[in-house]
Amino acid sequence: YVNKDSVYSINYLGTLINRLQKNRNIEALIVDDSSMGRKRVVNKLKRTMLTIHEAATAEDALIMLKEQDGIELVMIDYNLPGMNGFELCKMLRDMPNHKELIIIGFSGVGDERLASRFLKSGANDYIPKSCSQEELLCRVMQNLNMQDYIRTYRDASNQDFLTGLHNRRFLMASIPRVQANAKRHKQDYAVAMLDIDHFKQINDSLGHEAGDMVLKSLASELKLRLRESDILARTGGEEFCIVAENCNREQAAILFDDLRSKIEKNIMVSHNDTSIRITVSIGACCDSVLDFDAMMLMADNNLYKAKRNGRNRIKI
Ligand code: GH3
Ligand code: MG
Ligand code: MG
Ligand code: MG
Repeated sequence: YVNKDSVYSINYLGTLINRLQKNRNIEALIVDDSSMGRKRVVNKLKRTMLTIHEAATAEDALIMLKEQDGIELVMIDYNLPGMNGFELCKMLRDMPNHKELIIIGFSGVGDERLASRFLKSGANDYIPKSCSQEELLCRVMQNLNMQDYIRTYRDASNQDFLTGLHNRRFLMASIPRVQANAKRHKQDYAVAMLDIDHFKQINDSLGHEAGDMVLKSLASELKLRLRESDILARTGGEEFCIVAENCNREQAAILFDDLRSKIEKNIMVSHNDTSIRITVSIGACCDSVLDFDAMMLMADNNLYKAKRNGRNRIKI
């Protein structure tokens, strides 16, 4: 007897999961000492395009997770030789680099306490091995969906909506790592505050929309010119902060003056046949041990001096 609704539903769920995959290839890991057990799960997932890895022990699973850092979903059998499913689950949950891992416990033993024990160990979900393909797909789907929502909102909370650059919140959250690196390697890092000169005039003469276009264009220009490891954030209306690691005062002076001069030369935006050009003023400072608030304050004071000295210049 084939239930047509259920076949339809399974195909549909498979399609949904594949659609979720569109922008990234989702990798899953099945941890079960029985090869039959692994095969059964793999078969149930076959209408999805998940890339599936297999491990027979907790120890193998840990190695695989280290080697394949793209794995987002782990299904863990309770009964494993050596470290059991709960222990593996707990261990993964406590690892800072696996905070977002989706863990689904599963077991063939019909003990109803297994579900709560898995959940208490940090699993996102639990499935008995006897569950239908439809239930498995539903749960995988829901967990992936939830992860997607979390990512979307987390990324949004770190992003400046207008320019897509990082925001102040992201910047501040990144600073402890930057400072630790600077102290450990005894290397200076640079903090720069960049502010558009007479930006109000652009808004006043050409409109707020043109002003927004300038901000976006400046953001891409800055991103293009900076290193991948530099932190670039829009911290205020027309104010940007750059943090460059492993950068001394001389290097910073060259870097920021280069930025300033490139911005001066480029046309930012063409708006209703008007070519909009801008200049920026930059205040910066470099150190390896000063706390970040003090660095920001110094950079800000230098920005103020750059403005007072005539704008379109850097002060470090
Ligand atoms: P200065 O050279 O002294 O920095 O002069 P300024 O005109 O750039 O500085 P001021 O601080 O007086 O004005 C900043 C302007 O930036 C005021 C505000 O209208 C504009 N602004 C702030 N945020 C935005 C935004 O998101 N979009 C647009 N279009 N304008 C913004
Ligand atoms: Mg200003
Ligand atoms: Mg300004
Ligand atoms: Mg300003």
